[in-house]
Amino acid sequence: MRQLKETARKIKSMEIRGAGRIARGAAAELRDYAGRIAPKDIGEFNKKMKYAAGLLASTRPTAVSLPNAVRAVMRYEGETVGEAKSSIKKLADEFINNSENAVKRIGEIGTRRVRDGDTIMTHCNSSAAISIMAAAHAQGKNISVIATESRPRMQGLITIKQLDSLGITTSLIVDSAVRYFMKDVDLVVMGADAITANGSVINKIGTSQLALAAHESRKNVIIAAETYKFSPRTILGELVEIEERDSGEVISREKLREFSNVSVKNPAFDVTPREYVDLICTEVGAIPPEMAYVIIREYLGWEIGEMNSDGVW
Ligand code: RUB
Repeated sequence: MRQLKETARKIKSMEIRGAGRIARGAAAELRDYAGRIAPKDIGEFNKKMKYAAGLLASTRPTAVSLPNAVRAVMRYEGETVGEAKSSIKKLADEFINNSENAVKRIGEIGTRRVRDGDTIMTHCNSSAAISIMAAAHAQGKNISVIATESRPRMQGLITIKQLDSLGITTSLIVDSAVRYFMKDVDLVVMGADAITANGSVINKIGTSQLALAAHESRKNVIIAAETYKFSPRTILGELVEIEERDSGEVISREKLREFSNVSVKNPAFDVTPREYVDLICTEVGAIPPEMAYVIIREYLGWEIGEMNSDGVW
C-alpha cells in the first residue's frame, strides 16, 4: 500500500509527468501492486485492485491516457488470485510495450512531414513530439527547434536537455515570444494529454495560443499522440476536465500574502480547436483531427464507461 500511495503521490506532484509516462507508470504500479498483495480470496483481491485503480486514476484529471491505461489493465480476468495476477501482468506489460512502440512509430510516421532545413517550434515536453524530431534528425535532416519555457513548471528545460543530448540545435524562448518567432518557423509539433471525439486537442497551457499564432502565419501544426490519448467519454458528451494546479507554482504563498485583492489562476492545460490543427500523428497513421471519432471507435471502443464515486468502473 505504501508503494502504491507513493506512485500516486509522484504522479500528482509531477515527479512522474507527461501523459505517456503517467499512463505507463500507472499500468506498472497496478501490475506491481497486484504482485505484492496477498489477499485471502479473489473477492478481496478484486476489491483491493479497484481501490488501487481509483486512487491512481484520480491523481491527475486531464490526461486521458491515465484512465485509459488503468482501464486497459483492469480488464483482467481470473477465477483465482493467481490467475488474476498473471492476467494483470500480461495486460500491463502489453500496454507498456505497446505504448513505447507507439511513441517510436509516431516518430517514423511524423518524420515524413519534416523537411531538411526545417525549424520546428514545440511547447512543453512531449515524448511523442520529440520522437518525431529525433527521427528526422536520425535520418540526417538538418532541423533546428525553438522550444518554449512552458511556465510555470518549465518543462521546456527537459525538452532542451533531451534535444541537446540528441545533438539537435535548439533555442529556448519565453512563452510570450511565440508569435514573435513564428516567422522563423516551418512547422509546429506538440503533444497531447487528451483528444476529444470532435478533434479538439487538450495539451499544456499555452498550446492553443501557439496553434493560433501558427494558423495566422499559415504554418502547419502537427499533434503527436498515441491512440490512448483519445477520450472515449467525449462521445457521451462529457467534457475533459482542465486541471487547476496550486497557486504556489506561479507565485510563492509568502509573496501572495502581501496582497489583499489578488488571487492566482493556474490552469495546467488548454483546449485547441481542431481548426488550428492540421494533422494528428498517431501510431496507426497521420489523420486529420476530423477523424478523431474513428480512432475512438476502432481502437478504444471497449473503453467507454463511467466511474462511480468509489473509483470503480
Ligand atoms: C505534459 C504535456 C505534454 C503531453 C504529451 O504536461 O502537456 O505535452 O502530456 O506528452 P505535464 P507525452 O508536464 O503537466 O504532465 O507525449 O510525453 O505523452
